[in-house]
Amino acid sequence: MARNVGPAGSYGAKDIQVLEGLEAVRRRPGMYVGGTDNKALHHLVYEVVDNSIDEALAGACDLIDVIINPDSSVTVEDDGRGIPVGIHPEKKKPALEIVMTVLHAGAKFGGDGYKVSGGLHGVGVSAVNALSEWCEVEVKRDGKIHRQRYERGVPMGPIEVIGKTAKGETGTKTTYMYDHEIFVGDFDYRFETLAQRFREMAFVTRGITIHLLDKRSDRETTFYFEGGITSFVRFLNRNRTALHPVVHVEKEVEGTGIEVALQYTDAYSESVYCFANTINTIDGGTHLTGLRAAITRTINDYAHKAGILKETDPNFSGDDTREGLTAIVSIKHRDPQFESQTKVKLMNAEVQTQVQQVLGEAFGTFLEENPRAAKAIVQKCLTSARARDAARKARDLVIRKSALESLTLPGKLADCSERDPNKCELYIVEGDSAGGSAKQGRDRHFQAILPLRGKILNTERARLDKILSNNEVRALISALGTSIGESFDLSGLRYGRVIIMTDADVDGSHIRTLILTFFFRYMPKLIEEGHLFIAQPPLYRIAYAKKLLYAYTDSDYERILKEMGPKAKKANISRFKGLGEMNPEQLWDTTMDPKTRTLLQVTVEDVAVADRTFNMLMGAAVPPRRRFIQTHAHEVRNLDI
Ligand code: 0RA
Repeated sequence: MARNVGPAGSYGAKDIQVLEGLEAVRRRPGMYVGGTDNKALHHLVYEVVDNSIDEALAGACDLIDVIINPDSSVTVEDDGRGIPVGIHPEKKKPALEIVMTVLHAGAKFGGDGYKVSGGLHGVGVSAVNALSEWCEVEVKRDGKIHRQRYERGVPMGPIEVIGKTAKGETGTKTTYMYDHEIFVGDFDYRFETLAQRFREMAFVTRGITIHLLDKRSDRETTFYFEGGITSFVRFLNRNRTALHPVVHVEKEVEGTGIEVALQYTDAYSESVYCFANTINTIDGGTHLTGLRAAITRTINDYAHKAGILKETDPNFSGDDTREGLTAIVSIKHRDPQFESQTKVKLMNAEVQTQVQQVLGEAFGTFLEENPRAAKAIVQKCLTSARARDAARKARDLVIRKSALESLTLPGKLADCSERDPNKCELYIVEGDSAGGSAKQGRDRHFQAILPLRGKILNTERARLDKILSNNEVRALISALGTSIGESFDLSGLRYGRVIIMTDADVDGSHIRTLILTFFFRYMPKLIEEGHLFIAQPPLYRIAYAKKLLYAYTDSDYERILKEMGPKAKKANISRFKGLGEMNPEQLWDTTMDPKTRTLLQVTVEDVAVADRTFNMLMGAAVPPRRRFIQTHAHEVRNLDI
């Protein structure tokens, strides 16, 4: 195959090495950016931005501009030192070209330039270059603007000087277009997904401003947080009631930068997020273990010392000390070790002791110096310990009961005849009348119906013991066969698909959110393993001559009317106010027949977003909840929890 290696010309051994490296990336993108799906596409942006974050961590950059261009190419510009453009003495090539074409080259440049590196995979911008149709880099350095263009990773010519910089101005600007030969299909950058990631990066990289502009829609947003992770904690708690001011500590131990911010609220759940070199390590790791150990030990020590726990009292368990806790731990390490490329878990053993020590000391001092806060925190742990005890008893009761109940399934469950769970579906339906239509309309061979009466309990605001005493919840648990919380066991699942079917109105969306909250809090595995779905009932029925059409959204409806033109006037149109208004046959045709229905699979795309959304929707503060339901009630297709 003929290859353009650039006008520089001679095709030396080094060029071959470079080409082999780039070719490896193109052949196995999964190894470098995690695949060729939409998630991997976003990974390309992160990889480029990570390089600018590295400059920020080195104290050399405080502004990063990210632009999604109208043609879906992406520009990332920073005001760092600029990638060096001089000739590398050994490699006899400009450093810029090496950074752009040699895997893992970026961080190893510039001698003492880098203390820590943000790039999780560390493959650097060369992998992005290899996976791009074209890529252009502009470097402002030494008073000049330098520029080089690449196609599929191969330089299209030497570095050119295209202008002068303002005095002392430096920086790097990269624009790339992802390769449509590699990312084949329907791809799109999602503003929210990018914004979410940049918000987190801005929280954990003090002093950085990240500006995101989407030129396709003209949406933009800027992230800068004066208070770093302290602001992050306040942000997470903005709809909760805090028990004390944020506790913050930052310290360097044996070259590891350690920063923790924490605050207790009156919530029942735990929201802890861990970062290693600005990467959100969603699977936790040694920094999380260190944080948890420090908190449990410090609170127990304090409670004993203050005489709140007597010598004979048992210590608080870890769980007792985590109820209502919001915390961020962010570490910066020279050589972070992760469990694997996709599983994001920090493995450096020494970090556990370092975090435990730094936080233990700071949190201990905080409790000593702030007796009112200390009392509120310990009180919270006491309540939580008692509730946990009550919940354990209640759960044992439910488990024992449900062992019996599994022989006698809940009375209102209309079960299916099929016994292979993989073939079975459970429809959770709101209300008895909709339940009636669903029971008549279903294929009873593989579809079971469980009608829930009215609103199930708001599980965000109640503890497990109370939740388990709710009849609707109990019926749900025993129908599913998995048990709940810590004793959840997926192998007991009686239905491969669990489908929530509610009305397409505001009430329906509220009930759906309540059911989703329940699953999210107590059966997250069910969601993670892809068993939870949302049914899509239509909003309108449009009958004309012998034709029958259904519209599932308002825009669907408008499109259909437009397509019908003048005929629309004669059509017989009805709007379904609820599932109950459909006769069993209509319900089957539009919503339950696997051949024609659309199901939305529920995914927990980002635990942090989901947690905040659930807290906002289900927590105590009412105004943000109302706002959300109003804005999103009809955007069923974009359901994003
Ligand atoms: C190598 C060495 C130096 C900076 C960089 C690379 C650098 C890379 C990227 C990638 C995106 N933005 C960047 N900014 C800088 C240090 C150069 C020096 O010491 O002046």
